[in-house]
Amino acid sequence: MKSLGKVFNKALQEETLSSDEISALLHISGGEGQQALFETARTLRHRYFDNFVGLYGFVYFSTYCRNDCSFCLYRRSNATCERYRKTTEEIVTASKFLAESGVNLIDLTMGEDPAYLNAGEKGYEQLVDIVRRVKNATGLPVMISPGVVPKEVLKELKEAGATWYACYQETHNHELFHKLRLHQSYEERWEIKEYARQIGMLIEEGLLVGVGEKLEDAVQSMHVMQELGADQVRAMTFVPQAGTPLAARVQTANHYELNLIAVMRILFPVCCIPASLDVEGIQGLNDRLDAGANIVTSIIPPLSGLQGVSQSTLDIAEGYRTVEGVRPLLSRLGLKPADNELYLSWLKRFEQHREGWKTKEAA
Ligand code: SAM
Ligand code: MD0
Ligand code: SF4
Repeated sequence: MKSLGKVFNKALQEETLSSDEISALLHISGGEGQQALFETARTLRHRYFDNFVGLYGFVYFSTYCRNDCSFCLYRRSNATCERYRKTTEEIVTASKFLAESGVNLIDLTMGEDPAYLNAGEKGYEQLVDIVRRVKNATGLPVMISPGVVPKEVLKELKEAGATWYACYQETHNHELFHKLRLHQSYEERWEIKEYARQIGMLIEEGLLVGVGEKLEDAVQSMHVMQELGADQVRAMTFVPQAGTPLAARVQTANHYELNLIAVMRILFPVCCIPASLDVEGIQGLNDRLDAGANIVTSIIPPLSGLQGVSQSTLDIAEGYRTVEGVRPLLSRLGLKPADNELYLSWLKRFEQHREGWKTKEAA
């Protein structure tokens, strides 16, 4: 605990931490050490975000997918899951509902649905149209999570109004990547994120937790994510899904995800870090915010037929995954929902940071 104290002080001074120090923080399990870790993370969150938390609406508009990720309910070969593909009208209606309820951003997510991705230009046009219409109808920043798309399509999606591109590597251990994202290219998934950054999109990178990764893998991921320069970083505990190869795998206790959230806050203090409702629902929100997250994600309109990813139905029909559903907990924690203007000022700050990096790189 004594030497950990030094690490916490370095963290508060925003000094660079070594791999050993990152590893020591990730190793903390329970007790005083963990409380001190979370407190350090909250202090840093407060420095950049005050008592405000962003809220992201989630519209998973198609659950058809051409891929076969071993961890995912919606993998191509899972015949046991019921799929849907919402119409553009339905997508716009759900997005408007979310905007009116007070979210700061709409996350438009799909499986790698062949109807959009393999249908040639027509499919892509439809995707671009969805982004344009959601942007126009809500006026909010749009995040897209369509999986891997060709570069020229990503550019069009940006021009249609997408601010963010979310695409998670899950792990930066290549061997593990290929066990998780079967038959997919590590490089292709990585390069499209770098490209998104180059063309001025904000990007989100993410880790899957409890899928056989080692602690050293997580340490390496922290360095790799620093190099990528992601604006939003996340960790989500793997939730076993019926009808998939990992269905029988035991779900890891949440403490490791919480450590990762806190460590990410320490290493990426200005970045957005989600507390996802998609892992343990409303019940898991307290711990994730306590660990230093500053965004509640996976807010879903109830009774819309829309689903989550890793918790496809948990807390949705009950209306807990809504702005009203999370408000009481936020106020118990002394936190407040950000208004849209404040959220936009955070995005501006990312741009300024990038300008700073560019000047440094050029010097
Ligand atoms: N199909 C696109 C893709 O894979 O990039 C967009 C969907 S994206 C929202 C799906 C993400 O949810 C994955 O990258 C993974 O991090 C997370 N996820 C999926 N299944 C999960 C599970 N069973 N448990 C935890 N997280 C999961
Ligand atoms: C979430 N269910 O935020 C969403 C999803 C996709 N960009 C995000 C994993 O938890
Ligand atoms: Fe498809 Fe995304 Fe699920 Fe992989 S994680 S099977 S790409 S929906």
